[in-house]
Amino acid sequence: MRIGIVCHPSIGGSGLVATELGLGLAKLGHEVHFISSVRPFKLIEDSELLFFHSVEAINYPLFSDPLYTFALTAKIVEVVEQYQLDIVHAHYSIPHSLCAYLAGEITEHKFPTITTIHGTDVTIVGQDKPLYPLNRFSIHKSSKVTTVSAYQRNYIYSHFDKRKTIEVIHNFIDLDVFSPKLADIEMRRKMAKDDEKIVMHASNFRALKNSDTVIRSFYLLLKKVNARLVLLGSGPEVEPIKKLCEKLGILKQVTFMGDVTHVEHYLPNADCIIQPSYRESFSMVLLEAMACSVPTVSSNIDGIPEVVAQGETGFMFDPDDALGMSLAMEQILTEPLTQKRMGEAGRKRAAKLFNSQDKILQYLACYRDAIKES
Ligand code: GMT
Repeated sequence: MRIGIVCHPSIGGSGLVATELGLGLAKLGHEVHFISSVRPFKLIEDSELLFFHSVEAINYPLFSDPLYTFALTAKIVEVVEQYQLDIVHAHYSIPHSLCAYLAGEITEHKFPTITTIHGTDVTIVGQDKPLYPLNRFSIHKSSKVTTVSAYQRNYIYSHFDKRKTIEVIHNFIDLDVFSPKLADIEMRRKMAKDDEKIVMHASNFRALKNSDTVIRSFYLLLKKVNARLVLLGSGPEVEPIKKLCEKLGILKQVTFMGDVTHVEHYLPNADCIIQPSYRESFSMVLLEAMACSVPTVSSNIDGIPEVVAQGETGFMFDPDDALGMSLAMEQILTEPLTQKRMGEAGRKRAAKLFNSQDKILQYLACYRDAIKES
């Protein structure tokens, strides 16, 4: 099959899932064409079946902005015609889904479109008043729509389109890449002292990631356990939480790593991970931690209960329950058997429910149905 994948390239779950899917499809012998503003950050493998097409901004003095959506639509038309694509898969509906639809209307080479909704493309960005009707239209016009959790599917049904059949294809993980085997003492020593337990948090530090609760629960934990908080990622909340750490007098116990491209080298060294998000259609970080046999402490919202098994692979709380989260972390960090049992259960669950082989085949079946029906 010749497949076009349109995605956001930056560090973040939807681009990551799109890239891993494309790499997996190419390994199965399919030709995959990524279309994005810059090369997706995980698209480092080389294969004659993998192509990257960058969308060149339209910079004409008459226009006050680079018209990205037109540029993307034009690029989809170009690639679809030049490579005779069988299907185009848009990851994150805004603006990809509408651009794919428009490209399909413009070109004579007809192709079905798949839209995968990842989260904020319908819950936050897509709810924005001017964008809402565009988003609803392109979701409705897609040949097939998939999303990453049952929670998210119900959300789309109740807020966007009751008539559309939406398939849930949970996000997935490569268990060879994310593995406890990659734990490495030298790497651990770069982050913490030998007698410190490591609590990790990874995010894009936006308000919905609730970094405030990360700091407050870690502050409570420090009264009981000698620990270090390692923060992976960057975003607008980093400066405010630095100030909060200063105010609480715990800045020395917190390591800010900034953006890292290979999370899989860091996660296996953590003793537990904390993710208290207010919104999360799925949470790739929790799945990555589980695959690395790291117990999770998280909020209990949206799609998270589909990922985490309460009490087995992690503990879930209301997003602002800093005390509950600190007690759960204390239990994990002071009871080695609990930490081991939960870690192992997490990896087992990741292998059973979220392994990449099964999910890639599920996407392929979805493509085949769309082609058959078109
Ligand atoms: O919208 C975001 O927060 C970013 C988005 C992304 O592109 O990384 O994350 C969403 O998609 C991920 C991959 O499917 C999910 O794991 C995240 O839970 C989801 N984020 C939200 O729902 C807030």
